[in-house]
Amino acid sequence: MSDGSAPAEGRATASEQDRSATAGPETSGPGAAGRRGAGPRRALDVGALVEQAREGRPRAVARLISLVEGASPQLREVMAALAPLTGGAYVVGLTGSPGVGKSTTTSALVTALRRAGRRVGVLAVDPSSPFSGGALLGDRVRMSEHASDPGVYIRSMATRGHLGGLAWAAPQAIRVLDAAGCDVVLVETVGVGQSEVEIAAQADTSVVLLAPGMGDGIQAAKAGILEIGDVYVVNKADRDGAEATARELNHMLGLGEARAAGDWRPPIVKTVAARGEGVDELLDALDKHRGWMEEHGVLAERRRARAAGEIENIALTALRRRIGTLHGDSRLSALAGKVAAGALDPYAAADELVAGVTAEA
Ligand SMILES: Nc1nc2c(ncn2[C@@H]2O[C@H](COP(=O)(O)OP(=O)(O)O)[C@@H](O)[C@H]2O)c(=O)[nH]1
Ligand SMILES: [Mg+2]
Repeated sequence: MSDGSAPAEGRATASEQDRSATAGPETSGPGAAGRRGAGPRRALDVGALVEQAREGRPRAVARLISLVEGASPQLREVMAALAPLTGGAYVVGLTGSPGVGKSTTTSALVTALRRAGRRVGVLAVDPSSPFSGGALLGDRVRMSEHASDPGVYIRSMATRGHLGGLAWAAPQAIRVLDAAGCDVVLVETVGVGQSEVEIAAQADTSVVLLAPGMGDGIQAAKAGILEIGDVYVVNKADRDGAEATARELNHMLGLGEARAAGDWRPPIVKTVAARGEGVDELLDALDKHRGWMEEHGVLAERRRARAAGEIENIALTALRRRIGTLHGDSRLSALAGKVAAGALDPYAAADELVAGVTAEA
């Protein structure tokens, strides 16, 4: 499985490639742009930047995503300008264990979608890494054939150490790609624990990838992916055991409670992503799922749920930040003194704190 991780010495190359893929001048790490008074960035003309992104200028798109990654204070303004431009993109999440073939599949999907004349955004999210240049190197190598295509935006994003994490940052980066005119946004997320579930909550259609002989394929299924896949892919179908993996998966998917007629039954698509085999079938499965969701009102419902989660995450992050700044604040220490002395219970003190923090918004 060493083929799924990146050699450490590749970092410089990785960021070079990222820059050429997005033509973005930004190299800021997470948090770098989020600090107040971030020098020349204060002079940023958000209106012009959004206009350029809307025209599909890759530098502007890259710059806006960097603002998201850096939790820039200007995001409020950016998101207000982007809002009327969004809603056109179809978001497909791809998740699975490292090495299963997510990037190869994503790249093959990009090729097929481009052939069909669609504009595509690719967001590779690594919730486990604080660097955008580390573990995703392999992805960029696999994506490099699309780097010079103006109809494709490719961006990797790290969310560890990010206040609010994946659930906060990914939807806003998706908004940027949406507003920039992408018809489809493919979000690749390394499957580590909670991230599959988080990314599934942000996609219109969630694809879960497995591969034979990875040992953890069906194991991972037990960790909850059986609930989140709208479409399952057994990649590396050129290898022994693919048939058995598909059979076992099919069996496990069938074990859930009986579905009513008209319910979505997640299909299992076998692919050899490295050779582009099965990719048309995968696209077909994605189209069918989209059609089914539109027909049953599920798409609108999912998007509302996603917006609700987005609002909640922004609100929670803002609250956490404000409460965080209270350390050493006289109000907090006054409340702490009362609680320590038994004059006030901690719940009442917390209520008072929250009320104070929200009142000053
Ligand atoms: N045999 C075989 N190898 C594949 C296939 N798809 C991808 N690979 C290889 O599996 C490795 C990991 O692929 P990658 O797309 O980086 O996986 P990711 O970590 O899930 O993004 C790479 O060496 C790919 O070339 C396939 O269909 N068959
Ligand atoms: Mg990958």
